[in-house]
Amino acid sequence: MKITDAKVFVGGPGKNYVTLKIFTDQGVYGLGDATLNNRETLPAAYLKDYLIPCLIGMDPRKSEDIWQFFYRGAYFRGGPVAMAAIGAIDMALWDIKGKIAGLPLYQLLGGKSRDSALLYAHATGHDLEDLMDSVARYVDEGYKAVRVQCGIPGMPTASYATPDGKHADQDYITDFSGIIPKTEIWDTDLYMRFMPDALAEVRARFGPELHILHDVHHRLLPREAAEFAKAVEPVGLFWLEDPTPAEDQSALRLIRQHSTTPIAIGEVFHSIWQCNKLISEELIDFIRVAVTYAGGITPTRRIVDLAGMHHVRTGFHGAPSHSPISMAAQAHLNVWVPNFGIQEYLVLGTDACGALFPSEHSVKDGFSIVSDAPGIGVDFDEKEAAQYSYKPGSHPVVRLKDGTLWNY
Ligand code: CS2
Ligand code: MG
Repeated sequence: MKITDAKVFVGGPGKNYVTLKIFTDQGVYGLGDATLNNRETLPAAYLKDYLIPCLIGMDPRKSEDIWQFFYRGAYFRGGPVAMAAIGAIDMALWDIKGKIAGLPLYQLLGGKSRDSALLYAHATGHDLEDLMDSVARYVDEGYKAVRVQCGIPGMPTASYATPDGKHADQDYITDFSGIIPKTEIWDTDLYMRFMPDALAEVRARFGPELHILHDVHHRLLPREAAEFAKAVEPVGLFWLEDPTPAEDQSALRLIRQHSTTPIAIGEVFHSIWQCNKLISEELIDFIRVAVTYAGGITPTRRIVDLAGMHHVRTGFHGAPSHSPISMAAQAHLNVWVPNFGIQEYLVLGTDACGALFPSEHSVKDGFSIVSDAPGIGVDFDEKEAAQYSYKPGSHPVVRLKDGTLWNY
């Protein structure tokens, strides 16, 4: 069996999805997602210029060797661009493997450990009342877990995940007015005074059973993060995400020494080596990698097995920038992985993507139900795709009140 061709498409409804389609000499094709939010043309170029020319003629069944060839075979290894590109190839090869075997991906991984996988939705509000409405909407839809973000009174611009007048189901992450980023102003003191009480009010309003998550989005220093994690202990969070940037990973010890609030990190990681210390020293409770940036199903499986040895559960990244292909790959992993925690959910099964990425994957009462179609179980309609093209977009940048550049 041989790979005969591979094509890359960039675009989608309100998104710049990077979709890879690998063709074989036996008529079977595989699909992968290489979307790297706001840097989408780069994995597309990495695929077209460097990987696809080597891929033609390879045996698609040798997914392990192909992964090693592209990862280990590059002198300058890794990085989010290369790993998203390799990740798309890896997904497409597992998709082909499943189609040849006539089995859904979860069966190739080891079969179902659970019938369906717990999801969390994103609730946001520009003030507390607005936030309560947003949480209530998801609770009414049957969600058992909700990530809670709220605008901070007195903060000069809308803070992370709380755009003016917008709710979480709209795309607040990418500003498609151009490449030059807008600026948001961050004030740690205001956040520290407001957010623990806001989370406590959500707990009081919705009772003990709702799983409440919160994303700090790398905005705190380690000492502040420890204080925050301690302050929110009475809320009983499901997790506190990215309390501080995970570049200086020893800093996470300070949070552990002061609090038992569960910590989730890893959405920007693109290697098992970035996960290794946090997992093996048991400094986190949830690993947040995405199957795209982590380099596909092959390395993600290794990361989750390492995590399983250290009581760390999964909580794969699922921001709207992931296409239904990688979300579906994660849906398969989620029903298999023994140390599953939760899945972030904003895309899978929504109408906007349904025509471009037809699939039978579904969501019911806040759980994802994986389809039994062979492979990843998502198709790609090239005719639909013809109407979309790349649109330049950007994340905001964050500055402190005095102008100092801060962490987005
Ligand atoms: C966020 C992301 O989903 C999350 O937890 O932190 O939405 C993040 O802002 C985006 O992925 C950035 O591209
Ligand atoms: Mg996050």
